[in-house]
Amino acid sequence: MVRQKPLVVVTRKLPDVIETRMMELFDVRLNLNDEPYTAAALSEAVSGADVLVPTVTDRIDAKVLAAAGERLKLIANYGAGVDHIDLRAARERGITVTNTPDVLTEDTADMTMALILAVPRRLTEGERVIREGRWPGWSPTWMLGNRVSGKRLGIVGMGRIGQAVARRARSFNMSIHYHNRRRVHQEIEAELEATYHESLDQMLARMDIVTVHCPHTPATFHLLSARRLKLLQPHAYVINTARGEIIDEAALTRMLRNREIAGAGLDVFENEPAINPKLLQLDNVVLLPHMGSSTIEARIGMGECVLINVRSVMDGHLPPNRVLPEDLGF
Ligand code: 8YV
Repeated sequence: MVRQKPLVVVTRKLPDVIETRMMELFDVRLNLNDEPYTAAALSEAVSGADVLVPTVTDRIDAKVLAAAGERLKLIANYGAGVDHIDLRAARERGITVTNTPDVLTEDTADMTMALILAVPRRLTEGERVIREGRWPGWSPTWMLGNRVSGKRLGIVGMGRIGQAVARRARSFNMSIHYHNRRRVHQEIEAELEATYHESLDQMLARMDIVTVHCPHTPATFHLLSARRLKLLQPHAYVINTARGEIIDEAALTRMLRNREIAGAGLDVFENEPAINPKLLQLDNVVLLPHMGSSTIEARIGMGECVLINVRSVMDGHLPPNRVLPEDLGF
């Protein structure tokens, strides 16, 4: 039998409107109960697929790609980060990889700003006091946090999300510092009144709050290593809405416990969904379950991106959000 429509394998439950449209356009294999696939179940699910739509909860390695077989020509990731995909294996097999940038930028920046406010102002600590009936009443010297206005914010990774965070932080009267592989355009620096630090080490040593916005790649694994974390001042806060692997989480936890830094706001973790139990015991951290892009608007936008990327490839065009093959030079 000749297959009319491409077989698209989707590994997790997506918003209804996206799944409905996918069913109109493609031959779709959905994950109806939304349980993350085990490695074996994933290999079974992808067999014979033309297109795979994974999420951050899937490990797309060479074995999975081999199990998919020769037909697989596109991995249309549902998400911006592609660190769960073995890009080298995909490149070797000539597979195109796309992602979903832009549509989640503002929401992730909002969540980052929420953590930048929540940690120094002890938001969740205060909330816990109320819920647990432990509020002794107002006092001039109780539950004091730190002001964010006038403080130095160090942004590690000045891409779309880093810049969106900088814009928000400016309006909270913070001064913007950043480290990036490349200096951003002068006009952007001027708009954000941002100071570029070629040396990450030097930037870390001077910041009041550090927030991470680079992708997780082999080059950024433990970029904030134990050695670099030691450069932070004792009053500094660390925020991470990017990927847990960028920070040495064990070293960060030790420093938080010993009060060598003031606090942390973490939306991502090294071994998600497992959380280091020592982190759970600390009151100077705000912990969120990877919620940066969790708005209905972002999740539908991400689905739209996937649809457009798949359609583009199926129609023989370059997809708008191509990660692989890298820039083809036109
Ligand atoms: C997504 C994210 O929800 O887009 C990303 O890289 O980290 C999240 O906001 C997740 O990746 C979906 O696969």
